[in-house]
Amino acid sequence: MQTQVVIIGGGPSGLLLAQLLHVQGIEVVVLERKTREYVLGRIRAGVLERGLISLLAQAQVETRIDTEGFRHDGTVICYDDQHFRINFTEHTEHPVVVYGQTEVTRDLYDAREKTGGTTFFNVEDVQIHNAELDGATRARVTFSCGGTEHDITCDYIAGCDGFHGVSRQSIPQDKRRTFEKVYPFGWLGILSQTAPVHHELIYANSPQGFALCSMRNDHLSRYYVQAPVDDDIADWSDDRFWDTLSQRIPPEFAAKLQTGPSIEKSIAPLRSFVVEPMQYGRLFLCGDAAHIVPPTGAKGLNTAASDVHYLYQALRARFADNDSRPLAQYSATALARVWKAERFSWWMTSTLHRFPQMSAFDLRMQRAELEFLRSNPAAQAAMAQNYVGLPY
Ligand code: RFL
Ligand code: PHB
Repeated sequence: MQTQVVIIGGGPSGLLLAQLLHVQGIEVVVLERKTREYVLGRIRAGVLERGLISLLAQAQVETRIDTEGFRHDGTVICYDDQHFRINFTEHTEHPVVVYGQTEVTRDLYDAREKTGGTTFFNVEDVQIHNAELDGATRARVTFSCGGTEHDITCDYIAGCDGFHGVSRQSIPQDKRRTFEKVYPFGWLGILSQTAPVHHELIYANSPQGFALCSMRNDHLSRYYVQAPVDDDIADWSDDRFWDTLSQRIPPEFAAKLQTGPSIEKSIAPLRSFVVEPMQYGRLFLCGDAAHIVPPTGAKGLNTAASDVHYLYQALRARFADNDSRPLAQYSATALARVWKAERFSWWMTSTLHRFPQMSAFDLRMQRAELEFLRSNPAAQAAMAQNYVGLPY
């Protein structure tokens, strides 16, 4: 089998890239390790930047964002039982949109099915060959699917297979460098069929730890609390979760909190991670395969989308204009924006969580940071610019 681009990973990065390339007439094959149902069952991001929404439009993906997404013009930040609002549209003229990653992925899969693009599900033993640039030899990807061995020759490979995928590991160790910070806590998240406590997101720094009130729609809420990453989820009854959350948000919000049975509950670790470069010969990494951010800034999916934007533009220049320069620049261009998202996510995480063994000085620093943000329009503008998404 032959194609122009093999995309490893059928998550949001891989599918978005596939549809953008398809619209340009570039031939693509997508390989996904799981089933479509499994991918759609993962509850993850909920806050979308305008860059991602505009990419979905360019990819001609019919989304329900216009009718089912919620425009948010600001967010609430709490500490020491006080709260203030960051107004996104006043500082940047741009809102964010609350629309679940699950829905984005469903829209992308529907579009891919309609266009009839080739997608292999349940693939195993994916291996990358000849990624290094050596003259005329084309790259190859081999894998097995349903007991049959497959071998695809291609011009380029997009590694969109997330943090645990094979693409990054296929780059020889002496050709890559990784930067990592693992945070000493996780996020316990639940989804519940209850009305959100507030019409905007609430980020709370409390003496008991961080909490976040988010949502998917008027009757579906998403809440998170900072928790030890190795806690057994069985020890977290719904009642314990609601009690913990209520204690971490200001009393006026806690009084309005609607509780109910959780329909999903899980603990996620928090990590900052970047690999450099994001390219090895004909292999280009995109999204979580190349970098991870702690979820506090809502940047993971959005940063994956900015990689897709740069890689799509570069592949289009290569195939339409025979210009390889943007491809050669891809890693440097993508990383410049990635590091800014890393900084913002690290800053949000550091400012809003309780770290083990924080000294009295550390606590005062955190409070001073939040006081400065509350009272300083320039600090609020910087926060808003980062939250709604830096320009591509
Ligand atoms: P994904 O979503 O991990 O998809 C990778 C896909 O590759 C497949 N795969 C393979 N396929 C073939 N062969 C192999 N060898 C393979 N190995 C893996 C996997 O099955 C999978 O389908 O990466 P992608 O596409 O780069 O997308 C990244 C986003 O999913 C991620 O950054 C966000 O979910 C992060 N995130 C958030 N991002 C935001 O922008 N805003 C948010 O509000 C937000 N909230 C979150 C989040 C992530 C969270 N968790 C659980 C990690 C909240 C949470 C709790
Ligand atoms: C979510 O709704 O899942 C969500 C929102 C904001 C974040 C992280 C996750 O910062």
